[in-house]
Amino acid sequence: QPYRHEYDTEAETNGNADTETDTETGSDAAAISVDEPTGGLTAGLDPVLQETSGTWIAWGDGDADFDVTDARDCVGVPPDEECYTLRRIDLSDDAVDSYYRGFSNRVLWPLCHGFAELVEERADDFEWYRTVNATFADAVAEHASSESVVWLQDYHFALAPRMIRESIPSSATVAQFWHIPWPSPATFEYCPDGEQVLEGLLGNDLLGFHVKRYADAFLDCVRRYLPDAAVDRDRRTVRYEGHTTRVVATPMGVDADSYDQRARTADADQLHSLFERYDIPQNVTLGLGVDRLDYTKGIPERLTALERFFEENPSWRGEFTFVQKATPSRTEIPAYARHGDLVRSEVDRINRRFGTDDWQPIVYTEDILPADDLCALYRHADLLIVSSLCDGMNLVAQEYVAASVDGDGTLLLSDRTGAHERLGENAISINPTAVDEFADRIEDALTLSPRDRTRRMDALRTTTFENDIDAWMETQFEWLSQVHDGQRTAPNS
Ligand code: GDG
Repeated sequence: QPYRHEYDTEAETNGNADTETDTETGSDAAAISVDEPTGGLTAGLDPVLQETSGTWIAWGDGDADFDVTDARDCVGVPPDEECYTLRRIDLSDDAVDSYYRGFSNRVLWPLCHGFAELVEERADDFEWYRTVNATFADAVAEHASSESVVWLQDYHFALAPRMIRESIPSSATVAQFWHIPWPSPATFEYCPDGEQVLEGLLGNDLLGFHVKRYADAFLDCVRRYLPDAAVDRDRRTVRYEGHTTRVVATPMGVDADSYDQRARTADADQLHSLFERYDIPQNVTLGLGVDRLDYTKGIPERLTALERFFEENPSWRGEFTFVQKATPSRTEIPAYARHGDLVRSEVDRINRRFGTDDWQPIVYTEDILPADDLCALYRHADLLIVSSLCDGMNLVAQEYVAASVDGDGTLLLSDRTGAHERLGENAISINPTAVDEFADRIEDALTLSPRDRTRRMDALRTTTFENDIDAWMETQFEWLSQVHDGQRTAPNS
C-alpha cells in the first residue's frame, strides 16, 4: 500500500502528532498536524494501521494533554475516512528516569549487547519498569477484543506480554519484536530479575528477533533459567505454564525505495553546501559513519583504525576525509557521557596529529541532518563504515546501499551486526577490534577495482531491495496470522 498522506492542516516533520483547536470555525474538532518520520518501522506500520483501523499506543511527549484514560486521537487521514487511533501515554519524570534511563537502558541494553560490566542496578528501576509495563498492558486491555492482534516493539516491554496475556481474551494474539540482540546464558546471568524478564516474554504467542543466533540464545536462556519450561529447539517453541511461544528470526529491512528516491533527487548544489558547511574540500574521497553516539557502535575502534590507516598510508592524507555523524543519545547515563567525551577527544587528537590548514582527516558532527541531506551524503560517500561491537541489525548499512544509486560505493561492515548475515558476502567484512586488519580493509575499500566495486554494490542493492521494510512487514503479518490461526508451519519455507 502507498504511504498515504491526506492531511487538511499544515504538516510539519519530526515524528509527533499534535492537536490544535480549530479557531476559524470555533469548533472543538481537533486539527491534526502530523510529522512524517523517515523510513523505518513507523513508515511501515502507518499504512497497516490505516487499513486495519487499529490502535497505536505510544509513550507521549511529556506535554501531551491527554492521559491514560482519555487519549483517543484520530491520526492519518481526514476524520470521515478510515483511520487509526493514536493513544499516547504520558510518563512522569521519575518514570522516565527509572523505566527508560534505568532498567531499559542501564540494564537491558548493555546486557543484551554483551556489556555486562556496564549493567547498573539502581533501587526502584525494576519496579518502575514493571509499573510502566503494567500501564501499557492496561491500555492494551482496554482496546483488545477476542480477535485482536497485539504487537509490541522492543526491549522496553519485556514484562507487558505476560500481563496482557492475563487480561485479554485467550483467542487474541500477543506478539513482540525484539530489535536488539539477545545475550548468551553466561551473560544473561547478570540480569537482575532475569526470570521475570523471561516469564514476561513468554506471555507472547510470537517473539521475533533479527537473526537466528539471537533466537537460539533466547531459547538457551529459557532452558537454563526456567527449568520448568519445555523448549523445542527444532520447532522453536517454548511451552511454559500451559502457554506456547513461537520464537522466530525475521531480519528487518529499510524503506529502500524512499532512500533511493531521496538520493536521486540530491543535486550537486545540495552536496556542495554540505561540504561548505562542514569544511570538507570539494574533491576528496569521502568516507562516512552514521551512528547514534552509543558505546555499542564501535566508534572509538573506527577512529583508531583510521589513525592507523593514515599512519601507514601517508599518500592518502589530504585526499581522503572521513565524516563521522554521531547523534547524541541517552546523555544522562554516565556510560554514554564518558563515551561521548572519549569520541570527541579522539577526533581532536587524530586531527591534531594529521590535520593541515586546509584538510582534516575526520570531520565530526553531532548535528541531526534532514533525511535529504543524509541521503545526499550516503549517495556521494565512496565508502561507509559500520564497525559496531554488537548490533541487533543496523539499518544504516542498508540505507547506505539503498541510497548508493550510482552503484559505486563500498560498504565496510562489522561481522558483529545482524546486517552482516544479510550483506556480509558482498560487503568488506571487518572485525572492529583488530586494528591492523581493520586499517587494511579501509585501504582495500579505497583501492577496489571499479568492476569489483560495482559488482559488490549491485549484489548488495538486489538483496536490500528484495528484503526491504515491506517484505519484513509482510513476513511479520504472515507469522502473526499463522499464529493467530493456530497453524504451525513457517511461511516461505
Ligand atoms: C536499533 C538497533 C536495529 C541517524 N542519524 C540521523 C538519522 N539517523 C537514523 C539512521 C537510521 C537510525 O537513525 C539508526 O538505526 P540503526 O539500526 O543503525 O541503529 P539503532 O538506533 O541502534 O537501532 C539496531 C534497529 O533498532 C531496528 O531494529 O537495526 O540494531 O540497535 O535509520 O538513518 N536520520 C536522520 N538524520 C540523522 O542525522 N534523518
